[in-house]
Amino acid sequence: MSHAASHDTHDHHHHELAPFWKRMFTTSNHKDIGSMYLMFAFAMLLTGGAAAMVIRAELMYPGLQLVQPDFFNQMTTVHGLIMVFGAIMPAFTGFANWMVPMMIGAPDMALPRLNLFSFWLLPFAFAILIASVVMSIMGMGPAPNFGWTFYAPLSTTYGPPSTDLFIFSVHLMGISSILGAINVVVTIFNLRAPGMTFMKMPLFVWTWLITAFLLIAVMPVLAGAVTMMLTDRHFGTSFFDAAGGGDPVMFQHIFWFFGHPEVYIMILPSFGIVSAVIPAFARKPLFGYASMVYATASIALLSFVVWAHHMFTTGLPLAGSLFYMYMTMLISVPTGVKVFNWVATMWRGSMTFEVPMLFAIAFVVLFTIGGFSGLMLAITPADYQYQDAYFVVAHFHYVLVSGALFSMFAGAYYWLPKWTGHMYNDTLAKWHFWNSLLSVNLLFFPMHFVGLAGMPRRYADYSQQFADLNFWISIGGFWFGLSQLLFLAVLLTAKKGPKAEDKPWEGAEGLEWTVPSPAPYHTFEVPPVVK
Ligand code: CU1
Repeated sequence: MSHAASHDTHDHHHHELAPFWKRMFTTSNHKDIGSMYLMFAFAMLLTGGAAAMVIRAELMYPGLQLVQPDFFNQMTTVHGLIMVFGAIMPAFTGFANWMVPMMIGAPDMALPRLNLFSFWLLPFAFAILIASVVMSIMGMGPAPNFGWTFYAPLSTTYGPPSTDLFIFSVHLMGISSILGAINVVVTIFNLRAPGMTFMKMPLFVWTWLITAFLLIAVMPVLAGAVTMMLTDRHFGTSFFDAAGGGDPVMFQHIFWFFGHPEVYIMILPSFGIVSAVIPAFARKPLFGYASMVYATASIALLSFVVWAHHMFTTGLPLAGSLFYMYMTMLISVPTGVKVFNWVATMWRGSMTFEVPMLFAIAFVVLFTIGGFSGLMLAITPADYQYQDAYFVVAHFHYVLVSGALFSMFAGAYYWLPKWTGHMYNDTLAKWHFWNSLLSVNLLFFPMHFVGLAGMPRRYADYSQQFADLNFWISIGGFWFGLSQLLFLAVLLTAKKGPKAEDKPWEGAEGLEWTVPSPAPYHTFEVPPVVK
């Protein structure tokens, strides 16, 4: 009998499941926890989005109309922190929880209880961070106001009291990420089904494995940075204080040693998702599988030796500047390999344009725009002009919004039938795609021009000559924000559609569509009984 032998000792899978809100506290099933990560991330996307709406409302016209400059700084800070640590990273962990076990033929994540613990650190971490904003609105002193990069001495000597809440919050986020990453590594190393060798693993599994190693390498560096901040603030050290023999530029080195690999943490899983979606809707296997694996690994390795491209204007020696410039440019080679492979996968395929494919194609085009502006930023002398201007803001939003976020929409629309057992409302989904596509470009493309013309980032006000473009950027911002409510509508109605077939896309769906997917059995409502 082919009944899953490991479950025979207890009969949990015959139990009626408790409602999801109850299960959230006791489950250790990867699907439940995946859903929890994804829902949490979406809530944070809307929260960080609300901060972005305040920013765009203030910048719609020159002059101050809505908020004071200090509150504006708090908005840019929490917008960045919430989107990076609360929305994008947890969303990818949600995708990993759902898909990695199914893609490698594992019954669950290797460390299921640790998995639940990793998740539950996040609501506390963000409650602490968001509490500082609520306290700021109530007149109890500013929330963190030093930008998501929290450079010393803004965050040390001049950081408001809420900086300590921020430090504690970052520690919790870091623990959650490290534990989650360890879980992914252990799962992939130990729970692959027989025959699932490394070079047969779906690209999403590969990209997440490499991402997990990046997380394990750099999240402790972030923890070190905020701990040094803490001791500088309260225990008399002067790591980042020149008056005591320290160096504020040292803070930037430490921060970006974490921060540059971090941007790959936020994009490598996207490559994996897109590498699953494009073959399915082009009805062809992925072109250049092995080169995709090696390209991902090359990008990850190079990501450790480019950090000072964020610091060209701090007075690096010429040889250093050239090293970081060339290393950064080198990353465009493996990235170009990937874009070539996605296009080659589509080449002469029997393509259809369902919503997951639309988001995936938009990803390839718009992420590439973000890649090219990154290449422009890597040019040391040119960077002197771009540094801290809106061009940088345009660049990383192309990478993270029309890149990372769009890939997650592609993945969500692709796998929703697997996750919910139902087809979503396709009309709503198409509206979501086209509104997002048009608005995201209205929002971020003109930022290149105001940036090249010299408009600095993180300011609440600007000169009259930037007024026209900023008005339209803000219109694009509100439009993009409202468009995401269409995605909320898709999610709320996701189980109302017709039942999904086993392979709803009639294409080259991967292994995850064919493995059996039993109902969650790993819950602690009934303690496991070993006979
Ligand atoms: Cu970087």
